[in-house]
Amino acid sequence: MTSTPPVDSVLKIAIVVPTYNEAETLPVLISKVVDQKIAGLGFVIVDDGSPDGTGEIADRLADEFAGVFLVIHREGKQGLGTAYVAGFNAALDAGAERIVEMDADLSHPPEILPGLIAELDHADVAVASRYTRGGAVDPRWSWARRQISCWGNVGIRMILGLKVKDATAGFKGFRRESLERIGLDRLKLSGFGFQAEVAYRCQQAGMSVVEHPYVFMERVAGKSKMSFAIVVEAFFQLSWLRIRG
Ligand SMILES: Nc1nc2c(ncn2[C@@H]2O[C@H](COP(=O)(O)OP(=O)(O)O)[C@@H](O)[C@H]2O)c(=O)[nH]1
Ligand SMILES: [Mg+2]
Repeated sequence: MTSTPPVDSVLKIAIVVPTYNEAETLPVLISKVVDQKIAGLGFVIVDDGSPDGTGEIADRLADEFAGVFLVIHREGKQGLGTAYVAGFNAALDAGAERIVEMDADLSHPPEILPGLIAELDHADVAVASRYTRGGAVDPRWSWARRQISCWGNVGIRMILGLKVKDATAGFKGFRRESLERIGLDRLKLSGFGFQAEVAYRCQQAGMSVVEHPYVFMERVAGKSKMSFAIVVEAFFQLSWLRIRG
């Protein structure tokens, strides 16, 4: 006789988090996400051999968590894009119906997860957005930092002809069918441009995209892996993506 498994051992909603040196914030993020009490929720952490031991912390959190908690350990830092693709594939293989990507550094508030996930009842993709009505960036950001973020976003939207207002958003929810339609294997960009490439492929495939406002907060611990060189590289790569189609 087969018994029905408890709800949380069936993965419905996977939270995919790439990590590189996020030992301080990952446990806080997991506990805040769990506090949202979302049925059928599980995690996929993709760690690139973080020297600060984030991978081992993720393993410990997996042992403590009652539901599905997968930890992918990769050797050495291989970039955000390939980490997401590995995490998305694992979430799909585990049977998740909804997949949400978010950063480990607490820039993305877990409190909006229920609202963001609910958007997927009527849209293919739900983008947590800084640049839609009600969204904002950290009020502590300097004027110059705001300008760089805002105009960088405008520039990327123009290069790719994107309708979505937050083109580089790294906090997004997808129906599983949406990720299947994108064709994860053909995504090329591994760094900063990855999010815009995903947005471009979703638009090209004619998916319905809604933006859900949130306030982006500066990371509270650890270091950003972003650099000027990565941003410049992304502009060239995205221009090439647009030309090539
Ligand atoms: N696995 C993996 N995670 C990464 C890599 N680069 C960045 N991350 C993670 O991706 C998320 C976003 O990176 P972050 O440095 O905060 O970028 P920023 O918010 O644009 O400054 C964080 O959770 C990082 O730990 C990488 O090469 N591999
Ligand atoms: Mg960050």
